Amino acid sequence: MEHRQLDNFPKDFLWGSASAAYQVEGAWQEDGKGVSVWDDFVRIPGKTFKETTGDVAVDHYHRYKEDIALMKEQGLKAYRFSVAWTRIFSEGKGKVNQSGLQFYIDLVDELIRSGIEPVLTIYHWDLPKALQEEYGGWESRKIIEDFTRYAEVLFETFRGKVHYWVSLNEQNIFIQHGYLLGTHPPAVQDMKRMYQANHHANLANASVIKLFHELQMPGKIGPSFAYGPNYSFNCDPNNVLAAEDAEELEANFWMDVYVNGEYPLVAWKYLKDNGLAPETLPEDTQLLKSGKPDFMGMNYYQTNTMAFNPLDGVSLGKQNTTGEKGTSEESGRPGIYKRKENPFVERTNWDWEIDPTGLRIGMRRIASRYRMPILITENGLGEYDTLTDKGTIHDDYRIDYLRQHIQAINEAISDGVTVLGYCTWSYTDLLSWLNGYQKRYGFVYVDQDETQNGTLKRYKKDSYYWYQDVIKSNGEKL
Ligand code: BGP
Repeated sequence: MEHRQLDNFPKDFLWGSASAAYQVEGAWQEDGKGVSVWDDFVRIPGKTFKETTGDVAVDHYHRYKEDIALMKEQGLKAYRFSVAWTRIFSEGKGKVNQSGLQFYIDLVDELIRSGIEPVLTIYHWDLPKALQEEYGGWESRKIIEDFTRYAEVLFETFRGKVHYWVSLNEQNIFIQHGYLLGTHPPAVQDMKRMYQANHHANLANASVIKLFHELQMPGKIGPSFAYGPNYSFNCDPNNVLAAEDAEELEANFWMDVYVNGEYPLVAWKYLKDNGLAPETLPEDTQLLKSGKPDFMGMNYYQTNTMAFNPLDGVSLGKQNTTGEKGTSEESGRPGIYKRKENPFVERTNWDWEIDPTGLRIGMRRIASRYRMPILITENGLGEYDTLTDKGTIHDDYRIDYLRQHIQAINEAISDGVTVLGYCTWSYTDLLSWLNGYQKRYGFVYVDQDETQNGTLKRYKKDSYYWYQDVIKSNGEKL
């Protein structure tokens, strides 16, 4: 619908930006940090773009004060970051590593001093290697206890200081990449194992949220879900059904469990019939139901346009991790759906579809299905940027992208959706897990590239100044 007039953004709207430990920190062996599955995985030849690693990343571990000073100057209201589990427990459990914890205490204090609300992600994919080796990480129920203990340390440490918490970042992505596509650690390709690991992640997520509420932590907690709303390719009822199936298997399958503690009907029947359903215990439902989040974290990049895919149709296709436009392959689930190019939208050099209206649609679906506030925990444009001789970066394409998405949020608010804030991905440029350093997202350019010999110097992009005005005007001046 078209509104005659849009609502204002709420006064306390969190204009933010985000990062994740492995992608920014570096210092991978400092101050007692243990090894994570990503520290290991990036050393296997051929796994990442040009063998890039996060060993140094953008050196945020040593430069966090400089980065926070830039945030303060910009007027940023919230900064979402993640804690590396291996800094707190080098082996994933046991004795707390105080010097690792101290880094985050300092970081949070610096943010608070700068008037920036910390948004703390407990888990953004860097699982301690020791737990992967001991019991297979997410494939064992033992992870529930260890993850909960780790979260408890963070709750105790940051009680009253951190008011916004993200439990798991993109469970749907790390589980599917780790156990279906085999492109993230532990690089398994087995659907049955995937659904089992996923079930444990659901339980661990619920357990941590339950604890947060039992401890009466001041603040809010929720998971960040990577939501790509599904469209039907056209009005052929078979394609509409394919899109519904995709929504059921790729979205409701996670969010229904987070909110209602129950797997959605059609998806569960499909898993059962195909021998893919995870083993569950009678007490699981109770735990899942007792870990209801306070908000839904939504990471949004693009929509998926779906068509029917016969049983002998396409399966997993190659993704574009090189930045050569048009190199991604069609992929789908045989017998259910396949993803088509949407002819109505533009694409990035990594073939990601640019669809701001999809953000509004996704927000409305979440709000009306779950009746829950939304925190946009990621949204942004990964593109090549050019640093000029003058030290400037004219990223007008990023400004356009962000402007249109903020506009879509404003429309969603006007439609009746409650939105707590908006964190762009990302604050500084950083390591893209599989796409190296050339795929840039930040407001702040960092001199670091695939050779990993950059000076690591920071430069403000045009988008930095543009967002500064957006924040200052509380979203009026786009
Ligand atoms: C999300 C992750 C982020 C970030 C982002 C951009 O899935 O939570 O960590 O990497 O996607 O993706 P990419 O780096 O593949 O461009």
